[in-house]
Amino acid sequence: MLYLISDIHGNLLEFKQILKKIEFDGEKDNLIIMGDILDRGPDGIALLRYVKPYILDNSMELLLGNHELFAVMYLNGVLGEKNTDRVLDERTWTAFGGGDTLKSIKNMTAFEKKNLLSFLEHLPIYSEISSRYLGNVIVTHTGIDCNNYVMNADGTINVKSSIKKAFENNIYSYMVGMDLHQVPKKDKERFDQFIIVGHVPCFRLNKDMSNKFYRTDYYMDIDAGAGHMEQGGTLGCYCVTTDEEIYL
Ligand SMILES: [Mn+2]
Repeated sequence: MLYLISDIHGNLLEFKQILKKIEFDGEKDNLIIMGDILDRGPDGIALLRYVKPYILDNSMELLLGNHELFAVMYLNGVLGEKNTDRVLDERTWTAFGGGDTLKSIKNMTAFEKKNLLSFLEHLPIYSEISSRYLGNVIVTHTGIDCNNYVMNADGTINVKSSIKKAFENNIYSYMVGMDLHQVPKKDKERFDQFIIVGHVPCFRLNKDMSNKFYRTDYYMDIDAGAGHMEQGGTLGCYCVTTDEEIYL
């Protein structure tokens, strides 16, 4: 089975619970964690440590989310926004929910910090999967940036190249943006691949404000709101193999 989970946001206990619920078996199953494993909840760094062995044996893959980018920027001492060189200071990151991650990092040795930075810096920004329900799918944290489309010769939008271009042009604004949800229908119709994202809690997208995955004809969002438990969010898991939605 291939599963996707996004925006775990420091909730290690809930993550373990959902792995148990899906009976995740590292020998047979694969899981793509679609970014934002850090911040908001208490156990971001502990979560990274927990998933690392699975990543090393290729049963799990971790994609870059904006909160991992914040950690990279903090460890580098710079904000990645081009032409500004603003510093991501501790106060700003704490306001973004990074307080517990910051505390954990402060307890690390210089060697551990260096290792963490090199691990986070090398996280991929998307993964390509194939689904019998959705076709050839791009899985990524935030989606697409309207100002960085790359067109194919037939007039369709090359999703993969557009993501790469946005990332190269302005990593920060791409990673924190939420353009995908504002893309006009006429553009969405021209995506050359279905996209699965997290980043925006589904309760902010669903008309009934439920945590149910937000599905459209062109993309779907599977952030069930684990970073916002106090607002009723939960952790969700999408099974690519069966098209099932599993919630805690
Ligand atoms: Mn995010």
